[in-house]
Amino acid sequence: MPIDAKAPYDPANIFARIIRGELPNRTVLETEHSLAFHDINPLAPIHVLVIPKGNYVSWDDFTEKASEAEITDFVRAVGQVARMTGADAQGYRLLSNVGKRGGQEVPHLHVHVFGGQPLGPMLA
Ligand code: DGP
Repeated sequence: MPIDAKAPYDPANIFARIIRGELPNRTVLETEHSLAFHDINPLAPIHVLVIPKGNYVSWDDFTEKASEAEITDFVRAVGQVARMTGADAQGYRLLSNVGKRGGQEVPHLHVHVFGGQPLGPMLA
């Protein structure tokens, strides 16, 4: 069920629990401000989620409230994941669902990194 991206941040959401170490994950990369891990339900051979560690629901929330250090760290983490997974070799896709119309299910900002196969017009 897509979430309301304007609702207050819910610290009980799944990704918040992953960040706190309460739920397991297959970590690809951890930096000071970001975490990347394999999606539990991969839609491509490479399907990694990159999230900021801070409590942000959406891009508008993140870019309004996050520090420059957090934003830089997050954007760099996305590129680093593309390199670490080998997705960069033949190309990849970034996707970020936001709010009800965007189909966002988990109310913590995330970017999907898809790769490892030719990608159709859309995924997820
Ligand atoms: P979105 O529709 O953009 O909010 O996608 C959320 C993604 O999160 C979806 O592809 C499945 C993934 N996901 C949901 N729960 C978990 C979990 O507990 N662990 C991991 N690794 N991924 C999860």
